[in-house]
Amino acid sequence: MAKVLLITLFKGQKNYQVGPPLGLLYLAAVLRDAGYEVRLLDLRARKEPISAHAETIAHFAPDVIGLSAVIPEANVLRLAAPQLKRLAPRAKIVVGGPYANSSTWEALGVPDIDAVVRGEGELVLPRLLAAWAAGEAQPELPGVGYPGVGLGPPPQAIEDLDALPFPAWELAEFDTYHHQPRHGYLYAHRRYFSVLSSRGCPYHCIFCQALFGHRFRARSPKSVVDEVEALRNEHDIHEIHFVDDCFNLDLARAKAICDELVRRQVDVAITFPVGLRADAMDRELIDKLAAAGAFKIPYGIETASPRLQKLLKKNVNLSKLRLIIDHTVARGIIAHGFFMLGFPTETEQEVQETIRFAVESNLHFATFNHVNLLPATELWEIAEKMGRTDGYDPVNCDYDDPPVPLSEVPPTRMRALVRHAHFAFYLSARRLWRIWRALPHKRHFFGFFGLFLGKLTWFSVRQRER
Ligand code: B12
Repeated sequence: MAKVLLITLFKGQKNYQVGPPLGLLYLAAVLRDAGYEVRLLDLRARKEPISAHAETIAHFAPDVIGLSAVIPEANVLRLAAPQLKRLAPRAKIVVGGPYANSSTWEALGVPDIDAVVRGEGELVLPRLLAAWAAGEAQPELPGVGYPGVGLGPPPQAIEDLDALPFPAWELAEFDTYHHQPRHGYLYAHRRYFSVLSSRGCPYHCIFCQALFGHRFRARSPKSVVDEVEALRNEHDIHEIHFVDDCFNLDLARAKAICDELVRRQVDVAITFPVGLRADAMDRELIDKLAAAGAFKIPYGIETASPRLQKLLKKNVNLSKLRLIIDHTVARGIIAHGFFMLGFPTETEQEVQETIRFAVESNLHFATFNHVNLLPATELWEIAEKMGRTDGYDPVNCDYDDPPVPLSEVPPTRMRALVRHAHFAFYLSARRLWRIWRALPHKRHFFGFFGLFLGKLTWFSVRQRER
């Protein structure tokens, strides 16, 4: 039986949020079903370097090593592949995941790798491994590229998502995820897991890489609820994070998922780390989400400037958004707004407009991020035309302090505005009281306040350093 080792990487920074490696767990499930012996080393979650597992890797002697990385992990990936080749000399190394998707040509230059896979790996990886086992060195497969050769045909999106097995939970290190900061920090229950109920998003926001493409493909409510129920009953999971690009795109399907959770009495808390699209919501869905256990809904708002909404092709209907936020709050769900400041041509007045919108809203929480520049986006093309991409390595992308300023507002002023946004939003007795009342665990209030003070101190230190 051929052996496959799947690995996520640790980039050496201790305090970042992590989550279950859902992509590798899906791949592990299909490979397991195809008869491979699969192991998973989630170094990202363990916060451990490869060297901590050198002996185990050499002893396992895998035939294939699959690496998954995001852009900020590119440097560590370049060091990891040669290290793994030394530990497992006969293993073929294949790289996939968000970095391979968005920076494919760069990924092909990672030393000591044998292939790069773009797109969803579940169908193509077993085909690649079978071809390798049959002695074919560089089979032509959709989404697969080889160093020195280049890219093959474009990747194929998976149509029948219900046909995929559930992620290989038997390889998931549940406790590791449950005891680390998760997306958004707050939780209703410590024991959580991520679920992907659909892939793709038809919108064309200029800052998004749309890694699953623009065609929305969805699982049936039955399949989704079967998965949630299995997590609840077999793994004692009490909180579900739907990480879809656009969970609520198909309102009828989203409502049917809620109804089915209620009908089967699956007792879980629900949240959406990526956020929902507010103007694609309706009141009924919010009611049903509340009934199904939703405790926190983030909305991707980005900007309150109608001009910028158009420019970034998000086109959120801002008046509907206010009503949706109010209805979410009325249903006892924590409402969180995601905002982005610093789009090309954005003026200080527009930044202030966004801050004012957030402050005047009934949101419980707001995140004000600097616009971050990622390759394979339309924003990147705009920045390139502005001459801002020269010398910029996306490995340094940073939502708190972007290395590439894009807007009309000078960086020092922008940092001051972001700090002001946090003060103006949170330092209000009414908001703090509402947050206190809404929190599922009151102790999170003090943690949240610590985070808030930490962030403000960090902003001030950075500001003084420049
Ligand atoms: C949930 C999530 C998180 C969670 C948990 C992530 C984790 N596992 O630790 C949290 C909040 C912690 C997080 C953090 C960050 N994230 Co994040 N996150 C996501 C999100 C929303 C979903 C990820 C997911 O589970 N997808 C579902 C699974 C099934 O998909 P997948 O992992 O991509 O895997 C599929 C394919 O890529 C492929 N594949 C994956 N690996 C491999 C390996 C091989 C060998 C093969 C063949 C195929 C293959 O097959 C898989 C199955 O189809 C994505 C957006 C998205 N749409 O993917 C962003 C995303 C991955 N995050 C991103 C970023 C930038 C970050 C941060 C750097 C943000 C920051 N500045 O702090 C941090 C990085 C943390 C770190 N590890 O260093 C970017 C990555 C951009 C890029 N091109 O690299 C994304 C794409 C969002 C975006 N467009 O900006 N994230």
